[in-house]
Amino acid sequence: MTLPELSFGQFQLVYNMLSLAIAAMVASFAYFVMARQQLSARFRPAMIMSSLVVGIAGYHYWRIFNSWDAAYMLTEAGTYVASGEPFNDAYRYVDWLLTVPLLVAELVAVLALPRERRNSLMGRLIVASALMIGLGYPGEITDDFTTRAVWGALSTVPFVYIVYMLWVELERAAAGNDDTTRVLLRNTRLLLLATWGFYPIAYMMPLFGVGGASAVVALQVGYSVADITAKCGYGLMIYHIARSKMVAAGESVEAPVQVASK
Ligand SMILES: *C/C=C(C)/C=C/C=C(C)/C=C/C1=C(C)CCCC1(C)C
Repeated sequence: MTLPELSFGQFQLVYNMLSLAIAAMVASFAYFVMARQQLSARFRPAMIMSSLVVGIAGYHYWRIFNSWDAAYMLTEAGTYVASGEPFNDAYRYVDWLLTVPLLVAELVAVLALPRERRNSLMGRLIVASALMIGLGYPGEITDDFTTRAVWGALSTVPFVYIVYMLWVELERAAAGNDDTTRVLLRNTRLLLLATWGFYPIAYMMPLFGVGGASAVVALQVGYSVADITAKCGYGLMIYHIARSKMVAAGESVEAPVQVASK
């Protein structure tokens, strides 16, 4: 991708969004690690995955932030132009390649499905996630319209499969629960659709004729907002689902945080 000239405000907007994303991931990591102690053993794997997701994303945002900073330089006129150092967008895709399968697994884990159903669902969704990200990448790094559209369309096939499967499973899982848990599961479904749906839309922006500086800024800001919601917000939902299931099962939810191990 060629880096267009940016106004002072455009460069700063991306710079500050990337910085905000780092803060959100680090804070969520600390929260998820501590919150795990409040859950009974069967829900801890889901929280460990939430922590891994924001940990991995926090690291990558730090790399993306530094790469963005190095790729641009301030001119005397107060605008930003390419410094000659490449902006490494691959960090984002490497991040997704690791975190998207974990996000899927996290949700399947908290559903507490029968073991066989869980394993087969997780397996298929993890393969589909890897395919979705892998097929999107060649289109992301090109300036060519057709190439972007073709890879984008291919990547959308596993995307639809994942969203459909989770949508159906969440409905099925919601059915057997108490009211509070059911509402939480339904809301998680909406959060999933709204946040995940954002990625292909941001990706298509250049296809809709949003070009040059606006496209670069919209893409970076769009992906950052989507990542914060889809990783931090979603992790919080998973935590609340687990708590709600514990309450419904009559398990103690007020157990004090244990500092020392037995
Ligand atoms: C934390 C990161 C998440 C939840 C990333 C999700 C990414 C997607 C749902 C990406 C989907 C794409 C398409 C459906 C088509 C165009 C290419 C992608 C990879 C942007």
